[in-house]
Amino acid sequence: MPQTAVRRIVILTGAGVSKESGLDTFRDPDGIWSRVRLEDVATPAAFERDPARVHAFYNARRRALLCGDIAPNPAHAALARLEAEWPGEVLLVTQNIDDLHERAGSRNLLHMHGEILKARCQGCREVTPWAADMDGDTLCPACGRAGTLRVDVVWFGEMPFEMDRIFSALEACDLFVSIGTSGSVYPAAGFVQEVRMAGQAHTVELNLEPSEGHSRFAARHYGPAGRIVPEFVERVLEDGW
Ligand code: BV8
Repeated sequence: MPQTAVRRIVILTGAGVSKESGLDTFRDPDGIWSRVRLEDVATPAAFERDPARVHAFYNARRRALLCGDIAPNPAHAALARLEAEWPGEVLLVTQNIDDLHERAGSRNLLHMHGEILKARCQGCREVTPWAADMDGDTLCPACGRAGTLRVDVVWFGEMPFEMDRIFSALEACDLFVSIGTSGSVYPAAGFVQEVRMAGQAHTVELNLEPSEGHSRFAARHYGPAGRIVPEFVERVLEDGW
């Protein structure tokens, strides 16, 4: 085992890590934003303007996630293996709102853009696990109000969750790996720059194709996550980096 016992790893994932599980990405030619404008379904103003449309958008994605033939792929499994077998801390920060990392066994995990399987009440602020459809008449299970529930995700213009914890981990890590993200949404797209400014970590991009921020990474490997992530994890566990 290489002398890397105390070295810390931060992983960032995006929609590309779930693509081979059958979930759509956003900016690929067949992605979600090719069918609907983010301004119409993923902003607070959109929810204010037409809550039924926003509920329907997330209800459809929630049903797709839970329909039975969506499962973690080898990339999710490899990241759970890395967390289990690496002698130091592995923090997985995902932009994804699905639960495939959890289902693959990852535990030290932060959903910086929230989770589609949770509902938040804008009345009492309670967050509740949520697998069903939701609409303007759905009652909050905590306070009983109707019309106050929203999906517990971060829309454009809203502050992502756990940013202080994320920035602390980025500054302290020895390896930062960005997987399956186009690098077009901030602040996540700026994480590699935060790591570089801290000055100590190695930075790696694993993606199907070069992201918008590809030139900021010290190392880059391209191909489907289901193949290149297990290969990468095997190398790190065997030889470090
Ligand atoms: C905020 C909601 C501030 C849930 C999402 C500069 C600094 C700070 C902010 C900004 C800034 N410039 C602009 C902004 C505003 C904005 C932003 O970034 N806009 C963009 C469009 C320019 N950012 C925000 O609004 C953020 N909030 O900054 O708040 C603030 C300050 C004070 C007070 C209040 C607020 C909030 C951003 C979060 C928005 N919510 N999702 C949902 O519906 O899912 S973002 C959405 O994009 C998803 O979360 C998604 O994960 C995320 C990023 O997309 P990717 O995951 O990268 O997916 P994408 O399709 O783009 O790429 C997929 C990649 O995978 C591709 O590269 C593809 O090649 C690859 N791939 C495909 N198949 C495979 C593969 N790779 C491997 N294997 C495969 N098989």
